[in-house]
Amino acid sequence: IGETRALLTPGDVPEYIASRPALRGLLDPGSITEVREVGDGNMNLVFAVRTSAGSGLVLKQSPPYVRVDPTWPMTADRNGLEAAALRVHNAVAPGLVPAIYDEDPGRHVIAIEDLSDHRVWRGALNEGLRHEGAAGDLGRYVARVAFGTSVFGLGARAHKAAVAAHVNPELCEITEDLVFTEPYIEHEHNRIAPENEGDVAAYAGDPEVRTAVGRAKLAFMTHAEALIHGDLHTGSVLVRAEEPGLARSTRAFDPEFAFYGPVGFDIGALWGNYVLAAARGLALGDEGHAAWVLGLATETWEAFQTEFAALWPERADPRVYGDGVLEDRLNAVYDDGVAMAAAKAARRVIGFAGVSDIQTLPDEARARAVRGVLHAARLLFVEGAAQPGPAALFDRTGDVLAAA
Ligand code: SR1
Ligand code: MG
Repeated sequence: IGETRALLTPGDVPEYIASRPALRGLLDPGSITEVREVGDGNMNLVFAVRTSAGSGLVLKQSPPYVRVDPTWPMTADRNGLEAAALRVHNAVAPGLVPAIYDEDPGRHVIAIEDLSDHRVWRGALNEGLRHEGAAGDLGRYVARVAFGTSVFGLGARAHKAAVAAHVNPELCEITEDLVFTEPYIEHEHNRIAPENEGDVAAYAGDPEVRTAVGRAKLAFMTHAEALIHGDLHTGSVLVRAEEPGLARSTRAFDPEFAFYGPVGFDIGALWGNYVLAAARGLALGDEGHAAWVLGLATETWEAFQTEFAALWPERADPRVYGDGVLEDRLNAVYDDGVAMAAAKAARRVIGFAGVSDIQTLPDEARARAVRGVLHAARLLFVEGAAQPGPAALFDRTGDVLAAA
């Protein structure tokens, strides 16, 4: 109850900022002209603050429950874990994540950079917009984190200390349940339209799919490779297109699910969400947009691979980690990424947390898109790793989506 009472409202925000030394030095609380609650994710409260001088910042507060289901208790300490991950990601991937200004462990609030000249990528994709370069920026972001927070970037002792410091069991449990388990069983969280019941039963009952999802879950739970974002869907990405006098910008935000996990989980989250965006495009008859979105999978992968390989000469112990290990690493991330893409796409059309790409489609188009996503997820899980590279794989994925 105490924690709930401490939740901010827009009216409290100027006084709150005035009470925080790190923030009142950044903007004058007396000049605040607008505070809006803009949280549209499942978990937290988010306040966008603007001043008459044109400056701003964002406050993000974690209640001790899930925002969209207040009967679901959830540790508010996720806020501090997000702050810790954001600081690390700022250090290893500067310019690709929001700056962090303040952290208030007492009220579970962080203050981050105002990026109101950006927009959430999922919304832009839903409108058929093309933010060229964003997919490559994200591949570079994943690579910089994958290298800089790994054994290769940190060395043995610092890596072990970091694994311990970023343990995030409650949020990992959400992923373990919502991504890797609930879509494959009967569960009250699942949201399946009657017209897709047969599609879901065929997908979730397929023995090859079940083995593949079990294998992916085990990798998620046991491969402490790097301090991954942990929830890198297109709603966790802000984009700004290049304009005269303004550079393109891409930022991965909201890393509250960060923990030491498999790098392929972040790659797969992006790929799985490209599949969802393509399914939407095809369901609306926009084949050009679907093909463009599926091409992003290769852009992300090539940028990841190039950046990771460029960092490789800085590896901690070249006596042992030769180029053969680099090749193994890239292959392992690729294979994990393909399986994680399947799991991440399928959960969005079966389980608790749906996405606007699919949910805002008209009924008939939605049923077709859901069917397509499940066929695509099966392809990725069962045949994906055997395809010769992302271009061929996501071409075939497009064929399967289109045939649904
Ligand atoms: C309780 S809903 C949790 C989901 O929302 C987040 O964005 C994650 O994707 C998570 O699985
Ligand atoms: Mg989120």
